[in-house]
Amino acid sequence: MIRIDGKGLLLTGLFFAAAGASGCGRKEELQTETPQAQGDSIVVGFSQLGSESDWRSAYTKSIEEAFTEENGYTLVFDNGRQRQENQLKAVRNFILQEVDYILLSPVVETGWDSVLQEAKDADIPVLVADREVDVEDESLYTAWVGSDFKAEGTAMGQWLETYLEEQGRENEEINIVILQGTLGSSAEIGRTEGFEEIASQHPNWNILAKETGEFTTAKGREVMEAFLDRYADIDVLVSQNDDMTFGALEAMDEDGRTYGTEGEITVLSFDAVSAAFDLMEEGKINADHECNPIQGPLLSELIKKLEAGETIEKAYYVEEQIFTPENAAANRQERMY
Ligand code: GZL
Ligand code: ZN
Repeated sequence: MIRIDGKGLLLTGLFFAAAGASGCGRKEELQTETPQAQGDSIVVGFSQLGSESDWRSAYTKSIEEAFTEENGYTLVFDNGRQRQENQLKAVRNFILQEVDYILLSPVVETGWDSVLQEAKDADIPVLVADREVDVEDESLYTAWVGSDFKAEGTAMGQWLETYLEEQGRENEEINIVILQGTLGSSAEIGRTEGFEEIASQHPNWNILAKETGEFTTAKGREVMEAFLDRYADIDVLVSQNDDMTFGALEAMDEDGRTYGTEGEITVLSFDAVSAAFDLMEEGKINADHECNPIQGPLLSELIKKLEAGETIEKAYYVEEQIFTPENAAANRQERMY
């Protein structure tokens, strides 16, 4: 497992100076050399978009546990810290190092065409993981593994329909606020589109506001505070990941607003990380759509297939479900995050 610090320098054994990635002004001599892969290990460059959420940390852990030396890999990891330009630099470094495969978890969907063309010109297959890329030429990447984000959004809209019917509130005015994830990310695009498609079928559902909380607790809290100041009557919060939900709950506590199974504000969330299971068991989150970050094993299996000259599908969706206070306890024990 090879880690790169913020300046693009390897922290273990092998040395190469990443072109211009130092960020400290010194123009580093570009003396890259392909990491001396142990034996004939497969060198995989992984450009992770950041470390913004519990979910993201679980995702990174899943990759690190799948791409080990014992499994025949040399993993070169780069944390893009939520900025596309850092990811573009990382991918170009991987090309310079002539890695065998590039794994990309893109912070947003657009802006990847040229760097993926460079990887293709260098004959380095790219696997896109978690979020999606929106490129003209689909041949610029070999396969994508992730969640069907639109299906997640739709499923939560349908869950709310059923929930309101069960309460005899299907004709009541329902005021909704939405905490969106990183704007332009597949998770934000799909969850927004899917939920709004269902909402548009209910004239009595009013989406009062939707703003990005950037998938973080701090920003989620800040935006929820603004929503609470602006709207006296909020019936539903749709928060596009648990980290923002944690911040929103703090804001509601501070504002004295009740929420959850016994409160005035129904809380819908996404990711279903471990801390969210605790909150569901306390009845503070009404429903949480799982987003499955355990994608390392499948990605490793796909690379092994490619190594063996097998063809693989273009897209692989991971299995996901909705958890609620009713089923949270029963479902959580075997979960890894
Ligand atoms: C979804 C993933 C999202 C998570 C957030 O697959 O891209 O990014 O829902 C994370 O927690 O920040
Ligand atoms: Zn109301």
